[in-house]
Amino acid sequence: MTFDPVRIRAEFPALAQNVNGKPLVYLDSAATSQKPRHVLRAMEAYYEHDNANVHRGIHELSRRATEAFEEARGKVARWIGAADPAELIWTSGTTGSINLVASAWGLDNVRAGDEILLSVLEHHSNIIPWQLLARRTGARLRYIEIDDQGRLILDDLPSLLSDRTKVVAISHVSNALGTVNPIKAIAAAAHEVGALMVVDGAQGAVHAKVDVQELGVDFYALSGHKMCGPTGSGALWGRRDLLEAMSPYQGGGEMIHFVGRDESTWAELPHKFEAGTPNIAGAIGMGAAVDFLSEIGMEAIQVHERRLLAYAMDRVGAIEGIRIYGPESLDEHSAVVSFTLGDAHPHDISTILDSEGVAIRAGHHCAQLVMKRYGIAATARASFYLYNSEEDIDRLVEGLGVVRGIFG
Ligand code: C6P
Repeated sequence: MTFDPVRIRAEFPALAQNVNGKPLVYLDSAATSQKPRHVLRAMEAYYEHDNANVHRGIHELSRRATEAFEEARGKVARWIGAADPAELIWTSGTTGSINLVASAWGLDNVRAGDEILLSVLEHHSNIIPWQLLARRTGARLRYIEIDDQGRLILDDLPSLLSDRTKVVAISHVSNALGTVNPIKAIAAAAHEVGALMVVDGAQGAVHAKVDVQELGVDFYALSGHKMCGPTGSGALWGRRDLLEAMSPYQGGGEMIHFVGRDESTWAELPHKFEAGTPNIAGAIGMGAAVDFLSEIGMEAIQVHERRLLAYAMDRVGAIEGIRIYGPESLDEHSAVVSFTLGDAHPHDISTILDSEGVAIRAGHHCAQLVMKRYGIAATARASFYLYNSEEDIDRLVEGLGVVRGIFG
């Protein structure tokens, strides 16, 4: 499929509707993306023809379900440059993935007095699991601060990293501001002091080609539902040697090799980390999402989004009373425009835009440390994806005109 925004948009049935009497403009893809027919059909086909549990039954449907499930794992693994599909663990999403690492790797490896380095940009999913680990182990949390444009202050890294640092956990892209973080450089600095690098990739792999080996990281977490896949799907990629050395996260069916009364042994990777019946349809849907995105091409998607972002920054930025948060340089900024407008509360902005058929998100975006850094409670956030167009941004700008009319 060549990059034709009109044709791409037509693949997403949910976009073809009116909301409050106006054609829907969906600018909330950072919260969750819409789903293309290709993904919906793949999930429907599984439930209609192949529905069975995986790795358990010796019958035709179970064989087919297992094949589709493992094929999807291979697709997602290859898509992020993993050396081996066994390094890709299915999870419920980025939150599930980070909790897995913080719990299973963290409890085995982090002790009192050790340090965990995060940043002020992080989503709560990349803060709370580490806080829980720190509370259980006596480790200390440290933070990389951000500058006025929402960029990590990397000059502070040498003073934040030491042989006490056991793990550095940073988002690839900030959901609240759109900041794209220099993961490769941070990973290299982390490794120099012997720390591991964990990446919250919820907003990363969605918009650009990711190669975990090229980035030189140790764990990479992603959510299927932000990249055209179904909700409840996601994955954790980890370096094989680390995954092999880790204790299981959850116990149950499928993750064992042998069970005794007091002791048991664990299944090989990736099954050691996949206790219980997995989200089979979700995995198949996520694999289909990878096929869909690959066919269009991540580079083409990135070029399209970059153009939209430039247009949005110009048009939204020109509105009187607007303040846009996040990097000014488009090279460091992903497909998110986070803003406030005069004294209008972001929830009011969102409500008024909704009445104009424009869906955005307002709030702290599960990134309260970012809000605190700017002394605000919330922002309004418009986020773009491959199915958005310049006309969508024009509608956003028109809607913001209505907001200004009401708030003066
Ligand atoms: N951000 C947003 O509107 P889950 O919910 O597990 O799929 O992803 C959590 C998560 C982790 N990290 C980042 C950077 C994220 O953006 C998100 C999800 C949504 O911004 C919902 S809060």
